[in-house]
Order: sequence, then C-alpha cells, then structure tokens
Amino acid sequence: MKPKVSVIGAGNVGAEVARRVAEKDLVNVVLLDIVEGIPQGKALDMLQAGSIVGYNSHIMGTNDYADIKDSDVVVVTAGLARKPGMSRDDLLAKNTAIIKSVSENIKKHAPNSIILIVTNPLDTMTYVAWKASGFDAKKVLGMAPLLDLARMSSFIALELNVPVTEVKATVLGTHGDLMVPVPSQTKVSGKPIADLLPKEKIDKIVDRTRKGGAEIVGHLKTGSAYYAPSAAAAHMVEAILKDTKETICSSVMSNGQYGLNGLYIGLPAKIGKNGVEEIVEIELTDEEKQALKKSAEAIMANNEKCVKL
Ligand code: A3D
Repeated sequence: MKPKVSVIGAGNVGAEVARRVAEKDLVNVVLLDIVEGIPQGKALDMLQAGSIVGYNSHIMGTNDYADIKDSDVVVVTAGLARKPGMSRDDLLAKNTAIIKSVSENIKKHAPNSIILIVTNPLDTMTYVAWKASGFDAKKVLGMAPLLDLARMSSFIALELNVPVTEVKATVLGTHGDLMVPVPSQTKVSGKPIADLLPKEKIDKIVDRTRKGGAEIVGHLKTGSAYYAPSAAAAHMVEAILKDTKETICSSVMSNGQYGLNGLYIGLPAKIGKNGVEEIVEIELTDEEKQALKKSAEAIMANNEKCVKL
C-alpha cells in the first residue's frame, strides 16, 4: 500500500503541496480544510490530472479529520498568510489558536504520524504543535530554512550566472527578520562564496534573502509565496517517506546543540522516517553564532507570548 500524506489547509501552499507529492506518485493524499467544497474540488481536479501527467496517487478532499487516519505524514498549512505591511509575527495569536486545534485533531486521528508545520510564524507554530500534540519532539518539525536557503541560492545563481543546482547555501535560525544566512557555509561548485563575490555583494544577497518573503508579498499584494514553499515541504515529505536521512535545514527542537535548548529553530538536521534523526553541528563564525543567539531570543519571546494565549 502507498504511504498516506494528509495536508491540512487547502489554500495556496496546501494545494500545491498536495499536487507536488501526488505528482511524485509516492503517496495517497488527503487534503483537508474547514471551508466546505474547496478541498473536495481541488482534490478532484488533481486526481483527474493524473491520467495526463501519469501518476496513480489517489487524492481526496475532505472537511472531516476522521479521513486523516493512518497518515504517515501530516503537513500543516492551515492559517492566515501575510498581507503587505504585516510581519510573520502579526499572525501569532490567530494562528496559535488554529494550530492548537489542528494538532489536537492530529493527535486524535493520526497519532503515529510525523507533523510537518508550514504555518507562520513558523518556529513558534512548530513549538505550539509539539505542545498541543504531545508528540515526541523528533516527530514534529517545521519547513522554512530550506525555503530560505533556496531563495539565497537563487539570488547567488542570478548574480554569478551559474546553474542554481551548483549553489549550496545554508540558512539557519528563525524564519523571520532575524534569520541567519550563513555565507561561511555557502559554496558554489564546492568553492566558498567569499572567493567568488565581494563582501558588499554577499551582504546584499544576505539582506535580500532575509526579506525574500516580503518581496513576494509586495508583488502579490493578496497573499504570500507558495511555489517555492510547497516545493520545500514536498521535498521534506519525500525525505521522510523514503527515509533518505538527507541533511536539510529545518526547524527542529534544539537539545543542547549550538548552545540552544528547548526551542524549535532552524538547524541542519538529518531527516528520515522517524522525523528528525539527528541534528548536525557545523562550523560557524563568531558573527554567525551571535546572530543565531539573537534569532533564538526572538523565537523564545514569541513562544512565551503564545503560551499565555
Ligand atoms: P491561504 O491560501 O490563505 O490558505 C490557508 C488555508 O487554511 C485556507 O484555505 C483556510 O481555509 C485554511 N484554514 C484556516 N483555518 C483552518 C483550520 N482551523 N483548519 C483547516 N484549515 C484551515 O494561505 P497560504 O496557503 O498561502 O499560507 C498558509 C500558511 O503558511 C500561512 O500561515 C503562511 O504564512 C504560511 N507560509 C509559510 C511559509 C514558510 O516558509 C514557513 C511559506 C509560505 C506560507
């Protein structure tokens, strides 16, 4: 039997995640939303694309959590997205309530699943999902640093006019203004970025990466990015289902690594069938270490706020 992936929230990101995992022909997919008709209509449309694209994944849409039973992975995209002028933190109160209720339903109906959070503010929503589900911390993780490093990689590829597949960027920390792009661990065809670009250009790329989400919100005006976010989430689902143990920068529960403890934050981690298999420690400069500490402080301040909600 094919593994089962449920996607909670059938909006822009959720529907694209469902489509991408269905197209990998890996899984059967359940798309769930509170709005009646939307997940059913989108799922039927995707199911019918299978005959043209050539996949046999079964896709169903629903408003009933009973349908997520026996899911191997549950991807959570339910919640509000940013509009121009909003920070990800502005979403905190509303999305905390949504993630609590979604996580309680996952605990009840898919207690053996791995939970992958996409909803913002990402690191704190992953923390809320961990608390509300009562799952082992390794079975709850967040998608964001993979998206952030994809943004950084694409800006570097544009600057150097090289294939983006040759760029290996690293981004750690929070998915927010204090995210930590890591130039010291960013390479193009194996060469350190500092050997290829002057510091001012690298600084500009770092800044554009930090503001990468807002740049897209500014263009779209009615919502936030979803093509690259869904690609990142689908890649992580594949790593879990295929047990690749690939090192993917993800929001994971820190347990002493990098001097951090008890918070979800973007770190390199091996991702496999048990969720977070191992957090990987890489060399950082003193400046990058300081930035990671500041990032952690911002996440902890949000975590404290949401615990009181
Ligand atoms: P959108 O297209 O508005 O879809 C959200 C969906 O969630 C809608 O269909 C809602 O009906 C549904 N929903 C709301 N409440 C519930 C609920 N209680 N149960 C089930 N479904 C519900 O937004 P989007 O898809 O663009 O974004 C979804 C979330 O992902 C937002 O919080 C974004 O900020 C976040 N996001 C995160 C990243 C990261 O990199 C972490 C990237 C892009 C979007």
